[in-house]
Amino acid sequence: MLELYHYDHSTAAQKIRIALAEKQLEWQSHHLDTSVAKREHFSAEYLKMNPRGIVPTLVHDGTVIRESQVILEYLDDAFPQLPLRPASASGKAAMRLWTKLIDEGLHVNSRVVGMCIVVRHAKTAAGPEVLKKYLEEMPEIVRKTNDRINIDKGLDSPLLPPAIRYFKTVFADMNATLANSPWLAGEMFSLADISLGVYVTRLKSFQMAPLWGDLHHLNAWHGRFIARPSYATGVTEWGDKTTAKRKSHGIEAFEKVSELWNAA
Ligand SMILES: N[C@@H](CCC(=O)N[C@@H](CS)C(=O)NCC(=O)O)C(=O)O
Repeated sequence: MLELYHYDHSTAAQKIRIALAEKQLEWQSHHLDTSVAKREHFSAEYLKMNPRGIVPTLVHDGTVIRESQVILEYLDDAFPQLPLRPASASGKAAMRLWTKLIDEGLHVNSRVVGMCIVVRHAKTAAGPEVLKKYLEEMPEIVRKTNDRINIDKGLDSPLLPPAIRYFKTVFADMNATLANSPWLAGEMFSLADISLGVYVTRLKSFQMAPLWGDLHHLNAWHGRFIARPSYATGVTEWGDKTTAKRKSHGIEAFEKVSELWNAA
């Protein structure tokens, strides 16, 4: 049996739900309330499975697998049907040049952008005492330090300009690759597309898409990605509770964000 500990709008969890849908696997959902007030992902029981206090965590017949990029590869190894990695060694290498970006900084930079533009408003709305508890209980030191800075400084955070620069570079690289192939690792839809695609959606939800309106290959690829049935199953059907806030805060932030993008 496959069980997934996750929450609806987590990008890391979206990747796993898309892969499960692509591979047509049945799974049992354990949906956690990760709000500042409830913080179910910091419970002693969950921390035994995932000491970093983050989602997702996959449990396969009692075996615990964590870290979304590791889970994606695990699923493709454990369930080889409907593969999500190219068969050739060179194809796999091409795919991994993209997927390695996620843990090298892409996910952290996405959190920086989200926190500075939108999420800090929800975190502070919970009140100073609850927020203090949430940050004290957060097991990861770097995440805690970054969150404190980004919640406090918002659009003036020193972490925001490098994060925006990062996405400008990665999106340009993706666009160049996608000029020559329909998917990031070539002819086949792969873990690379799942891994990168959800972050493009996330930044679009912050109203940032006009910044890369000229990257036509990237935009066409993202259109193909969200048209797949697995995107509906893994992302859309789980809802997106924060869309209205993302939109309004994204619009408020656009001038500053586009200044940073254009200066990059
Ligand atoms: N490297 C981890 C990152 C996971 C991660 O950052 N998860 C976020 C959701 S996307 C989380 O658990 N957030 C909880 C919180 O912010 O308190 C992975 O890929 O699994």
